[in-house]
Amino acid sequence: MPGIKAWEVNFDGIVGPTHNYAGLSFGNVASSSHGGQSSSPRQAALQGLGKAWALTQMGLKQGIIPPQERPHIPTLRNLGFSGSETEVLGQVAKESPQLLAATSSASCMWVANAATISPFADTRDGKTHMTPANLSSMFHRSIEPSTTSRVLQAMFNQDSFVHHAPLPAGPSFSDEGAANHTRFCNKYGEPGVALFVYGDDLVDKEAVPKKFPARQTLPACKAIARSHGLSHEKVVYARQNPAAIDAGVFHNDVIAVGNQGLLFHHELAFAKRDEVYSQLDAAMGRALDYIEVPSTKVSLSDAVRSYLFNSQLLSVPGKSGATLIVPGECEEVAAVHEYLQWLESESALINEVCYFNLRQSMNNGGGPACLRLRVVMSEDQIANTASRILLDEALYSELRTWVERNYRDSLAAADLQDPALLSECRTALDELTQLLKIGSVYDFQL
Ligand code: SUG
Repeated sequence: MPGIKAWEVNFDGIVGPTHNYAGLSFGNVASSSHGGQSSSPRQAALQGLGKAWALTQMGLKQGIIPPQERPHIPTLRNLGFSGSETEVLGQVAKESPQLLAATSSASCMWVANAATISPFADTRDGKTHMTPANLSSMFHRSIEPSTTSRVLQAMFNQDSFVHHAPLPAGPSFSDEGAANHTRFCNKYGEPGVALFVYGDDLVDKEAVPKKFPARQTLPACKAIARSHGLSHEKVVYARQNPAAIDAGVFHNDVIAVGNQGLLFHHELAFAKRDEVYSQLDAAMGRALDYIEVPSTKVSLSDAVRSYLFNSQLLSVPGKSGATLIVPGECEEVAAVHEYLQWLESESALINEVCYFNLRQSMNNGGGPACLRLRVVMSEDQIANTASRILLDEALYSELRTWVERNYRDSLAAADLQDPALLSECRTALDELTQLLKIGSVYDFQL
């Protein structure tokens, strides 16, 4: 089937004004080890925007996704805190600082977990399907999907998009979105193959990780493939290696990244690597290109420390090989840096590696790939995007000014109960929805 002209648009999550380190994600080594440190929301947001803008300047199409309202007062009220908002904040700070931290997390910045997207070329009805992730395995993230749904519907409000409800919450359908989903294709607008990676099939209890939770289930993957109308023969399900999850690989995008006809991954990423390769090749109708990094070159712990595989693998216009966008930490871990230098000079598949300082997000376990949600869009979908969500120089500069005006330079746990922070966050988000022309999407606006 001939494809139509389309691009991969990377939508980056803007880091919210309450970005902080609370050690909330068990199984995410960076989150656990930085819990309690103070953060810089301003630097975090500027680092993220800087990456998005750099990609725009490389000739790629880039969008942004606004952050959510935090602390989330509706959740706190739902949990029994009452009175004025100042009283609610005071009570929760006294009774349960951990709950205040959870409802204040800026975790929605990691939009690779916002949703799973199947582009029009792959679906039965020829529309682009989106399912917001329920994120039900971590409380602080489980409060994201309702606003995520509203935001995605406001951003992608054309008839050619179908918005599904998140899967039912709870362990059976635990879903963490695009972080565990990779699409392969020849050209973006042509039919592709979806690889869904899970940590638990709910059947084989011997094959699950022993130490850390598996955050994606096979039934969740299957439900999404079904409701998006993907054809059976174009879908591959792969079990994540439980030992990798136990080493801190809480999402597949911490150990593997794919784009078009290439999969770049660590040798310990999948439980059954050979089956993954043969099923992907069969679904594609040709052999894909694989770059498998052996443990002898990069150990699992160095991969987790550097976030080598949480990179963006991009097809930059005018370049023959792919470009890899990696976090600055990859320069600091000697074995990883050496490997990347070798890759850049010797591999025909990846011929450029760009390092970005995303330290603020990285300290919570979020690298370049976590910060972006890929949406393949046709020329028509791009042209008919009503809101101002696609990045250009004017928007980039307005967003920087907006961050500089509204964000604190430093934030510690004790600041989360400050009612002024809540009102600063709302002022900032209200301005942002106007700047982006996306209408009212937040609870405080509704
Ligand atoms: O869900 N960290 C996020 C990081 C998500 C990374 N996303 C991808 N790999 N796609 C998480 O574990 C830490 C928050 C804290 O501890 O303050 C956090 O939620």
